Amino acid sequence: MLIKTHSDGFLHPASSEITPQRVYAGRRDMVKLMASGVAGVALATWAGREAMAQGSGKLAPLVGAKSAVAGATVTEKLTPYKDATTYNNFYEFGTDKADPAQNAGTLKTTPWTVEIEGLVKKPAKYTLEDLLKLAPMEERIYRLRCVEGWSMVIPWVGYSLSALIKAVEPTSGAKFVEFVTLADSKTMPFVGSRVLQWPYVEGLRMDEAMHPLALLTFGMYGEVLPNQSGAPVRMVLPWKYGFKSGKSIVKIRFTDKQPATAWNKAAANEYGFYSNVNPNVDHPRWSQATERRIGEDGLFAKKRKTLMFNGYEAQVGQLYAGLDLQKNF
Ligand SMILES: Nc1nc2c(c(=O)[nH]1)N[C@H]1C(S)=C(S)[C@@H](COP(=O)(O)O)O[C@H]1N2
Ligand SMILES: [Mo]
Repeated sequence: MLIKTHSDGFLHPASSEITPQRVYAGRRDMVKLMASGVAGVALATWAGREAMAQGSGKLAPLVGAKSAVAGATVTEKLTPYKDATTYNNFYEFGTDKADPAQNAGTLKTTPWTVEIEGLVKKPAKYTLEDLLKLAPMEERIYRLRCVEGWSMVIPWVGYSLSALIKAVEPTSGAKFVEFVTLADSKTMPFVGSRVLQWPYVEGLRMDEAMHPLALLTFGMYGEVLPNQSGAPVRMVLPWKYGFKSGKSIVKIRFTDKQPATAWNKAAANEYGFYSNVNPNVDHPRWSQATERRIGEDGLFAKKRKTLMFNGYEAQVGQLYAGLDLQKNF
């Protein structure tokens, strides 16, 4: 594991505070670390290198070793960093795609704690620093597909959520995991608006949450997450529509009942609990058969066929054997 933060800790400074020297120093440290051959450092995989080049250079580096989890690395072209961090859904900061990048500067990510509660033997309040140390960081190159019909390919940094779940020891009664995200009307201008009920909540069945591809995510493109991408900690579930991947998580609750999720509460006929990427089940208002890849969507760019489970069927299909995916959308 290697987590390199600047001496001022896990901060997301405004770009105006960043001197070129400091950016340069960060990069130089990284190069030194890579050259030193420290075990676990992502030894400059092509993705790692390209990712570093694409990063903002303004955030603290967060490097993960290449993941050995099956399916953790797709080889499609990465979405440019700029596109991935300026075309976002984070309704707490507004409903336009450009709003989160513009408005999320107010999000305060230090100090940060994630409370673990409910049906676990070891309920706990984890500081972000504790979470960062819980398991080795890995780089995973996942597709993320939004139910709206667009997708991206992003090098995320984090570790399997299962590491945290094992640490808190759920009781045998725990059947679901609920993710509660920050709802702070002082720093999030749209919390209080009526687009959704706040806080934004998502949920998984326990076996989905334990799947190694379910990523507790702290970084992307070799840096800590920028605020608009769900800093300081979010989920990324590559086989499910993006909205299952809650951003800026403050609470993880283990329950015996299927959690009521934010999008399901907002429109139950459109957004079910499972929300697996499934080209065969249309959204009530549009087809899900194809998608456009953000960053390569010129006027004449061809749409891609959406793949079952977003291309992760070999890894996760078994979780849903016997489940009617038309009904359980
Ligand atoms: N807290 C919170 N998490 C959220 C959302 C949100 O509005 N609030 N939007 C979801 C949706 S619809 C998508 S598609 C993804 C988008 O993640 P990205 O902006 O990093 O691509 O975040 C998900 N997580
Ligand atoms: Mo989405």
